[in-house]
Amino acid sequence: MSHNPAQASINTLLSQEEKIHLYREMVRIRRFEERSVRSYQQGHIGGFCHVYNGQEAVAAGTISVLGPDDHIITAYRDHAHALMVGMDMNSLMAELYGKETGCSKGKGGSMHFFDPSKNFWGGHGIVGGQTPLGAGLAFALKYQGKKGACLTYLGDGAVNQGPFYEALNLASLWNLPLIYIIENNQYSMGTSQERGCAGDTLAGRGSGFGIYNEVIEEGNDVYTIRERTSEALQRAYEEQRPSILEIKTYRYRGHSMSDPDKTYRSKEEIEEYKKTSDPIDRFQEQLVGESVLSVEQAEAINKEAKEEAERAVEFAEQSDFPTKEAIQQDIFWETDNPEQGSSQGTFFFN
Ligand SMILES: Cc1ncc(C[n+]2csc(CCOP(=O)(O)OP(=O)(O)O)c2C)c(N)n1
Ligand SMILES: [Mg+2]
Repeated sequence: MSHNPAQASINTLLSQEEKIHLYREMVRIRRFEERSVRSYQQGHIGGFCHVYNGQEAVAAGTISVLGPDDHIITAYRDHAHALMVGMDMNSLMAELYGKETGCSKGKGGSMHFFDPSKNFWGGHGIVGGQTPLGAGLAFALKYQGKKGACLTYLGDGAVNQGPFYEALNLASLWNLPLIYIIENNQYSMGTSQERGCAGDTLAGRGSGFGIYNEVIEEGNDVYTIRERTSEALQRAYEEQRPSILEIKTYRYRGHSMSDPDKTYRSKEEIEEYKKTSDPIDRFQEQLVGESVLSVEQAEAINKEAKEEAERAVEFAEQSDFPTKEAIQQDIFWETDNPEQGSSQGTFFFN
């Protein structure tokens, strides 16, 4: 009999409420992104903004299996991860609007959502820059003797950055509890994987370092992702070994809000994916099939999420911009806390 991920214990152990919760989280991500796009188009959001539509199963599947001492770090396409770790939608929308009530006090924007109290270390704009930082987080967990791992997300384009390979070397050499999640949405801005990436699989690049790696073709199936991530977590906890999971997925919108998305892929390709492989539709069908969810309930969940995103916009609009004085705060810890600082000399920001 072929393997059915829905029957994996990590999934059968989910209660009916937990399954509905997982579905709701995916819907909240989609509705938040759609509302963000609208606000961006209306001119309320400045700077870069990269949305996650189409990739929801990845953040939902991987983050929903994490334990209390697991940490995550990602790149600039970070809204979904922030919602999944439980950050408040108001503080995320306010951050997009550049308001002081935002999670990064309005000074980070879309690419720099951040909340260490939720084990979420950002939101990073330099492609691949988060990959050695994730190795550092995993090293810290090991050093402190915690039963935890660091999930470090990167895109298919980021696998070509040099620092990733330095991090892979140390992760294997030092047996770090580190899981690289390659969110392979098949494009690095306007460059397709075949135009930009040599070799066969992206995960396979771990082989030269002796790192376990696999490709997950069913990247729109939240059950599959939960099963494989929990296996990688066991490898991290019990063997202190790193893993690379390459998850095949797809983004519906342009790379960022400024990408007209007309030159490097066809409309038909996008429509085909939406029609046949949408992760939310798929999970909804599964849950309806399991008699866990009714179509009416699913509609109500969508409506509630839309209203929540609308309230977040109202919150953001009513919040203030940071003051001029605040611009130089929260840059270096030592300049904000000079009496506790241990370094000598003058900092740029003082
Ligand atoms: C070091 C560096 N080089 C180039 C850029 C410009 N840039 C931003 S995103 C991006 C593409 C990355 O694609 P991928 O890793 O596949 O992530 P995705 O956007 O698909 O999530 C590039 C080249 C950057 N931010 N940092
Ligand atoms: Mg990509």
